[in-house]
Amino acid sequence: MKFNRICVLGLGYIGLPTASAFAAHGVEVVGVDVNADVLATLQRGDLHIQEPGLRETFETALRSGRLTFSEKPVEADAFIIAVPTPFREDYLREGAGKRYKVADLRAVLAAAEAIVPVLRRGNLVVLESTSPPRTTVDLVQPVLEKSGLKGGEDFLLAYSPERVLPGQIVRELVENARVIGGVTPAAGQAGRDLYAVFVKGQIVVTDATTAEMVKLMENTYRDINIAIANEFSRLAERFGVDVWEAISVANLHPRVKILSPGPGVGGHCISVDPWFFVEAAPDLADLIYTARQVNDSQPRFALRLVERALGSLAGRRIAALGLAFKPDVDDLRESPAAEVVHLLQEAGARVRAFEPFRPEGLPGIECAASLEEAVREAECIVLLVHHAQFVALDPAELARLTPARLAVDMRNAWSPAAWEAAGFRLFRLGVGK
Ligand code: SAJ
Repeated sequence: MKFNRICVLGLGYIGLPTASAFAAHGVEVVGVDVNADVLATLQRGDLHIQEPGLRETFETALRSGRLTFSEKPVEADAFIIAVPTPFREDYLREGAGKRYKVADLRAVLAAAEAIVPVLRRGNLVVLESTSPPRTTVDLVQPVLEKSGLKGGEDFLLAYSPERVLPGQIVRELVENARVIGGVTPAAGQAGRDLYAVFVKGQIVVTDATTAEMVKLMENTYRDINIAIANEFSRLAERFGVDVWEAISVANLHPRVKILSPGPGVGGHCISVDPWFFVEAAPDLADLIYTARQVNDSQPRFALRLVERALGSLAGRRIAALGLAFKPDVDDLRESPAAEVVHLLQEAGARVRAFEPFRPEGLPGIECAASLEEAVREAECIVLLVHHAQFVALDPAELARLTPARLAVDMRNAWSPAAWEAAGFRLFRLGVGK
């Protein structure tokens, strides 16, 4: 199938790089977003998100004249839905002895509704947003059929998850293997033709529900593996062991690859997607549910380490380094670092945070414009995110900028010897010695 014009709905971390990649590879793309500010920013040639390499691809796309923006979808050969699917913040559901979060699919359904008036015979619609199993078939198809066209007969429908790593989106979008799940085999084939425009990785065609499940399995697998690392950090502390040393030795085993503990698991993927399995089958997803609980409670474990360093938290002045959900990205969604700061504040500490990738930080958190400003009056410096620039800090230089002589490392980023030589007492997550 040949695609002259496509519409990409949702111009966030996935939709915008995807739209840019298609346009840069010769397809006419109309980027659609419900947020007028985002559209205005992009129309000016500016970006509303930071992602390495995105500016280049975006500018190539704009220069080609093939990337334009609109508030609403227009007639096209294919439609890609890349809108967020967070979980509902307003309630938890209960069932099978569990209290669990449920997916917020309102943006997906609104995007499908927006396509209805412009959907034509022979069009392809692809859902990319991470969704609970069967969403494409049971929820999206009926909405699109409001057009009077029949899925599988008049139009083609597929699910193709994005699997790119924030921080490496532009490269991984092209290089990673891509799964296309067709509601019908013809939809799978059409999806393959569409993504072959720029994807260099292998393109695997399957059915829609398998593709949905593949996406959730990948992130759930990672979540559970981080949960065991986090649980090991608690056990190591109890037994007077350095978990980082223990993990590095265990990982010498040829079939063991333990991930890294930390202050918790964040982002809009790994900390969200496993809930979609729990929601879809609360009676079966026991291990998945437990891992979520371990990871969601890890910020509290991190808080106790700061408490150990300072004795008490009330009124204490703390510099928090990093608010992003992981190193070297500007994304603060579901960030465990922000959660730790909130917990410190609740315990009465006076926290000043510094997030170099998003200096304005988050509402409710006092943010410094520079490292110097963050540490100037601190009693304790807490490393929450191992941004490269924080890992590279010279403790001797830092000692000149701050009265603090206590430091807490949640990420095994700082060398105890160097920090102690510079006069700091260093507390490390998962170290019981
Ligand atoms: N984390 C740890 N310890 C580790 C690794 C990660 O605590 O050893 C934490 C991070 O600090 C972060 C969270 O886990 O808070 C998630 O970070 P991540 O780098 O593992 O993953 P994401 O959310 O940036 O991207 C994941 C990727 N999925 C997998 O690796 C299976 C990516 O390929 C997906 O495309 C993305 O989710 C997504 O959009 O679903």
